[in-house]
Amino acid sequence: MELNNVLFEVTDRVARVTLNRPEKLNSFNEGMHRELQQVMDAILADDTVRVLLLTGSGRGFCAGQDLDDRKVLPGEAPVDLGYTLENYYNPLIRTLSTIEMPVICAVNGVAAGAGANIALACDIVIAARSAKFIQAFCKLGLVPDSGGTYILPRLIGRARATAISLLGTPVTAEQALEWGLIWDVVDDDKLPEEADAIAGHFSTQPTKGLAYIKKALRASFDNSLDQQLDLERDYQRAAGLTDDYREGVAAFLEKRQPKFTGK
Ligand code: LHQ
Repeated sequence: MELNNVLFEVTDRVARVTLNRPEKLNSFNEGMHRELQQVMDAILADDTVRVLLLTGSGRGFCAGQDLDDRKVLPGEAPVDLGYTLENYYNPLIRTLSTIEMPVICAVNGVAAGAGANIALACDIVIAARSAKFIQAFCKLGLVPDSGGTYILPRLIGRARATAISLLGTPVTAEQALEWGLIWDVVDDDKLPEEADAIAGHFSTQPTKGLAYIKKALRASFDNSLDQQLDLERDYQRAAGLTDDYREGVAAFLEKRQPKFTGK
């Protein structure tokens, strides 16, 4: 796989993906989208990978769409931004939202436009203290995309979601934490080690059980209590058949640390 816009490595069951166009604050052009799609396909096909860690290189996490990319430049002919969403952003958000392993996003700097909403599609979002989240779309006459209109009201309520979407006001990392938009804030220089520690933890955990937890929590937004109780019954039944459940109980009874295989 030839990669020029994304860095990718798998070590000790952790897939690390780094958006890598630092001179453009890791904004997305077509090349970066295509490479990220290849990388995500490789991760999905590799059953040794048990956690995904997404971050950005340089001083930004991701400034959303590269506004210089000819695919989105308004010119004489009408530009079809729906095409870009349908073919690039939406598949990425669908993958991040349904992938079974935990996905950590280490937001190392500004996350604007689609960049903010890609981060918020991840399971555990930790941000550098200097990071900011900006729903920049309104400044361009556009609509929050990449799942923004779905996830923002669910995470922070309609009042805050509406205000930051209509005003484009930057949300600081501290504010994002206080609002429940993200999981944690750490000093900038501590972000890589904190993200690695969480990734290392997940790499040894019962991956299938974690997948059921993720699916159940995400489904709860659209389910009644009755539906959710049925879902919990079904997922618990499936989780109870995994090797890791057997190992977890055995380790508890034998007063030792479990050795989970993710199976
Ligand atoms: C960039 C960008 C950028 C190109 C910084 N593009 N160069 C989906 C489908 C189709 C079409 C449209 O959109 C979408 C979804 C979206 O994501 S729409 C939202 C697009 N993103 C934005 O509107 C954010 C634009 N960027 C900014 O507002 C600022 O750059 C932020 C607030 C992110 C950071 O500000 P600063 O820290 O002051 O950095 P800077 O503005 O100086 O940027 C550094 C360089 O990166 C600079 O280049 P230069 O050659 O002057 O050093 C910028 O032009 C470039 N850059 N974002 N999205």
